[in-house]
Amino acid sequence: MTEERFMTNQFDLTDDQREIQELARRFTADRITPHAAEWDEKHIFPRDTIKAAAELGFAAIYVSEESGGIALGRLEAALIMEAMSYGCPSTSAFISIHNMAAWMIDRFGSAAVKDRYLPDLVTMDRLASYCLTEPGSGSDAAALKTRAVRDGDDWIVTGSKQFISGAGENEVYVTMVRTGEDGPKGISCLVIEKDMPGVSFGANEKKLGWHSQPTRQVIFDGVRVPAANMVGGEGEGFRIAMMGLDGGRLNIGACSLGGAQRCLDEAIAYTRDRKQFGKPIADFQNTQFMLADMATELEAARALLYIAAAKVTANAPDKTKFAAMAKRLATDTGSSVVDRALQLHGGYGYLQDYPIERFWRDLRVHSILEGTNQVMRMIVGRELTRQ
Ligand code: FAD
Ligand code: 2MC
Repeated sequence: MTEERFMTNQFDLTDDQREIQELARRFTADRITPHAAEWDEKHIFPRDTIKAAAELGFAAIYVSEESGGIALGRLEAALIMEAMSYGCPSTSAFISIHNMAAWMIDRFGSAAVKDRYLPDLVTMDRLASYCLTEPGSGSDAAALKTRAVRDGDDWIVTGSKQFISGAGENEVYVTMVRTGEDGPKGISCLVIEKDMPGVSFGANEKKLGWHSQPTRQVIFDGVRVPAANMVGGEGEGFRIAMMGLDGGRLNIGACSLGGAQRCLDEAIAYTRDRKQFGKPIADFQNTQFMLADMATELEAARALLYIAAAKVTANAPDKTKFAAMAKRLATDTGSSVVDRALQLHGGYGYLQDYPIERFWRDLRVHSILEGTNQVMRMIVGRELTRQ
C-alpha cells in the first residue's frame, strides 16, 4: 500500500466495494447505456434488463442471504445505484424501489410472508412497488386514508394510491393502509397482489422524465387480502414505511450523483472538443471554473451520501437525519450540475442528440419524490431543534 493511499484510506472504498462498483459499471455499459435514450424516447419499460440486474443480486441488495439476497450494506447499494444511473437514472431508481419493498418484507415480514414473496422478488420474476402516497396525502403521509377492515382471516382494503412507480406492470404492492386510529399509529403494511379481485390501475401518467417506467394510480375496491400478508404488526406500518425510505432516499441521492457524474464527464469531453473564438471552449476560464465547481460540489455531496449510507447500515441513532441531509444535498446538487452541463453544451445541450436533456428531466423529480426536499429539511430541522 503506498503512503498516499495509507493517508487517505479512511475514506476509501474496500476492495469488495470496488468490485461490486465495477460489476455495476460493466452491467451499465453493456446493458443500460446503449439503450437508455430509446427507452426514454419510446417510453419502453426494460423488463429484460431489469431482470438481468437480478442475476447479479441487484434486486435484493440488502435482503438477507437466508432469504436469497446478497446481504450487502447501504453504501454498496448506493454504489450500485450510482453506477446504473450513469446510464439511466430512471431504470436505476426503479430497481431501488423494488429493493426497498423487498427489504421491508425481509426485515419485518413473518416466515410465511417471506416464503411466499421473496423467492420471486429476488429473481425479479415478480416486481414490487411501494405504495404510500395518496391523492390527499403526499408530504403528510401519516394522513393516509386507504382503509383496511378486518373480516375473519382477511383484511378488506378500499382506497387509492397516487403516483405509484411500476404500477400496472408490477405484481406485488407493499401498501400502507389504515387499520386503526388517525395518524401514524393507525397505519399497517400489507402485501397486495396485482391479480387480487378489486385491484385496478389508473392511466399511465405523462411525465417530464422517468420515461422508462410507468407511474399510475392503484385503486383498491374491497380487495380481500389474507391477514397473513401483513408485514410487521398492526399499527407498525408507518415506522416500517419510514425505515424503508431511510434507504430509499440514499439510493435516490445516489441516482442523482451517477446521473450528474455522467453529465459532468460529457461536459468535459464536449468543451475540450468544441471550438469558438479560435480555441476549445474548455480553455476559457469561465468554463474551467464552472467545471471545477461542478466537480467539487459533486464530490462533497457524494462524501456526505457515503457517510449517511454507512450510518444506515450501522443503524446509527442519527441515520434518518443523515439520510435526509444526504438526499437533499445530492439531489439538489445533481440537478444543478446537470443544468450547468447543459449550459456548457450551448444549444446542443437542449437537443435530444445529446444525453444531457434526458438526465436534466430524469433528475428533476428526485427533489420531489421519496419525500420532497422541503420535507428533508423538516426532518433535519426538527432533529436539530428537538428539546
Ligand atoms: P405535496 O405534499 O402536496 O407538496 C406540495 C408542495 O408543498 C411541495 O413543494 C412540498 O415540499 C410543500 N410542502 C408540503 N408540506 C410542507 C411543509 N410542512 N413545509 C414546507 N413545505 C411543504 N409515492 C409512493 O408512495 N410510491 C411511489 O412509487 C411513488 N413514485 C413516484 C413517482 C413519481 C414520478 C412522482 C412524481 C411521485 C411519486 N411518488 C410515489 C409520490 C411522491 O412521493 C410525492 O409526490 C411526494 O412525496 C410529494 O407529495 P405531493 O406530490 O402530494 O406534494
Ligand atoms: N425510522 C423509524 N421510525 C420513524 C422514522 C424513521 N425514519 N420516521 C418517523 N418514525 C416514527 C416516529 O419515531 C414516530 O413514532 P413515535 O411516535 O413512536 O416516536 C412515528 O414514526 C411518526 O413520526 P412523526 O411524528 O415524525 O410523523 P409526522 O406525521 O410528523 O411526519 C414525515 C413525518 C413528514 C417525516 C413523514 O410524513 C414523511 O416522510 N413524509 C414524506 C412522505 C414521503 O417521503 N413519501 C415518499 C413516498 S415513496 C416515493 O416517493 C417513491 C418514489 C417510492
